[in-house]
Amino acid sequence: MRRLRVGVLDLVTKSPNPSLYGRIMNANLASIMPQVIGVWCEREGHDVTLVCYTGLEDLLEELPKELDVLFIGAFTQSAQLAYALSNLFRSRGAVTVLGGPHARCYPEDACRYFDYVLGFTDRSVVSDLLRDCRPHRPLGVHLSAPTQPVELPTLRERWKFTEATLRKAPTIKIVPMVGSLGCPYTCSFCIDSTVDYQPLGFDDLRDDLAFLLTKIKNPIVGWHDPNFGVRFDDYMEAVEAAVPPGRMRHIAESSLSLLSEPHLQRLQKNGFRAILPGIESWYDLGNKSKTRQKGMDKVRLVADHVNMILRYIPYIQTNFVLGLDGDMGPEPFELTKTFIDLAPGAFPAYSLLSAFGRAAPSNLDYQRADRVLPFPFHFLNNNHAMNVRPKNYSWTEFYDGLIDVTSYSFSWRAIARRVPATATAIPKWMNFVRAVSSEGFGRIKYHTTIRRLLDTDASVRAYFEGETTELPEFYLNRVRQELGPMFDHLPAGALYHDQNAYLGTVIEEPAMAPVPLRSRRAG
Ligand code: B12
Ligand code: SF4
Repeated sequence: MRRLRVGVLDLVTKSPNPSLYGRIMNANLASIMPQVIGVWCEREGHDVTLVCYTGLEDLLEELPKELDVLFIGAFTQSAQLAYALSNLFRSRGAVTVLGGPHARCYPEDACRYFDYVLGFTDRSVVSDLLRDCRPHRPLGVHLSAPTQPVELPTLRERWKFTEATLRKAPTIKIVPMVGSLGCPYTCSFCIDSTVDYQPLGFDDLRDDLAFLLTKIKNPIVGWHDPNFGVRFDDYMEAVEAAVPPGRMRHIAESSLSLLSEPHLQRLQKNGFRAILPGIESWYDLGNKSKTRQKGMDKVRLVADHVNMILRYIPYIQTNFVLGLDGDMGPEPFELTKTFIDLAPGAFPAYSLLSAFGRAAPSNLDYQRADRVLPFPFHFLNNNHAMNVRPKNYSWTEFYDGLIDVTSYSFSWRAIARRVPATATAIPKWMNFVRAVSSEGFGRIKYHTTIRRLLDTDASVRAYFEGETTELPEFYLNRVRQELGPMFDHLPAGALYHDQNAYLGTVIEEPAMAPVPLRSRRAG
């Protein structure tokens, strides 16, 4: 086989000029799979250049001009940037491949702009593709392994890519690792609810942790497992076998139900410093926090649990989803404000209810009810647009509640109370920077602008109400400004997508098995 010049691009962000928090943290949010793709391509004998885009680089300078194949890993918020880059590199002769959350959620749309769109990706999908990587235009080919890969290259194998990415993190450096894929639970709003749980091998994990200690003095590991700690004892044994006490710190996403006091004691002993449980809502999705309580009872229970966690783990981010169907009236917002008072040490992260294409079975219900709005992908990051019309709120009521709870959470009073409620310096500093940067103050400003436009700009209101699909100037200008020179490379029509494409495929193909498949045209 010919030796190919392969580019791999990890789009951590969607535009240049990241916030203060972004400058410090973006390189720490890099994905594992682009590094994995880099290893697999090299194993096939090709030359690989991997670039992690954190918003500071000049993309066109960092990527070689002459490439045979360009792999791009993108979240949906980076889709328009990815489409523009694909267009540009195709015009220079490269074959382009998209993978990652956007490819899994919107394959029909992505096939319009890429030669290949990958769902589940294992080594054989990549080697087959490289063996015969012909362009596919105008419509790309959608390929997927039958299941998630049963093994991934170890950290040791992908180290040169990991290390190069971490060089971009100026202070805190978080090493991305994964020990399992899928989840045994079946929360219908989650992308992993239909993916079998599968650990990736605890021997490799042990070896990787030991390897990491030879590379970084006191490393911080960021676990990308969808639900860390399902096989809790196996994980802890792997850590305990490989890492002497006090030599490594860890960050993980885990559900509250896994964070019992005995588990917390062991996590503390093993250096777990930050944990990100999902609370989601006081009325909906109780299955995730494993409590049957609702309303104020749930607030008290969860606040007690969070305060208990803070006795063992110095940093906790509590994740909420706003606008769920179980929420109604001002009470859910008021309850969250009470939670902020009762658990002042938690950093609240708010997500606007979002239906990411095929991500979750519950998205079909929103599409059937015609509640999904066609906001350009660029805005779909849980914050810059809510693409599901709320069931029990008008838009103005919803935005009033959203601004109220965000302002309360990032008021100087709440910021000041958060500082003493955490025990150590880095959590105090992180909480402060996040609050005064794009996540706190930045969101208050952004949501306030949207709320104003709902009153003053008829095109915005009509778009939110689903009366028109013509994109309001406000959003068009923003995407143009944020993409900068890349906006000119955006193919015609690429700001628009069929928001009900998933429903269309289910009606036509009742059995949606994740088998190798050829994509059909997106609407
Ligand atoms: C860990 C995680 C994070 C971590 C790490 C992110 C990262 N860079 O990977 C952190 C906390 C930083 C994070 C942040 C965010 N996240 Co997140 N995150 C996850 C989570 C829980 C696991 C993803 C994971 O790594 N799985 C392990 C990998 C190996 O498996 P996989 O993702 O299934 O990937 C397979 C294929 O997609 C493919 N593949 C993946 N990447 C690539 C790349 C290439 C080039 C190729 C060819 C193939 C390929 O191969 C894999 C094996 O089959 C998922 C939910 C979930 N359960 O999947 C959400 C999820 C991916 N996150 C989501 C979102 C929205 C975000 C944020 C925008 C939230 C926010 N507002 O801040 C940010 C965006 C960060 C960014 N980099 O842009 C959404 C994405 C939806 C979408 N379509 O965009 C998800 C699906 C959760 C959800 N809401 O449903 N996240
Ligand atoms: S929300 Fe969490 S517990 Fe539920 S299926 Fe997804 S990863 Fe598993």
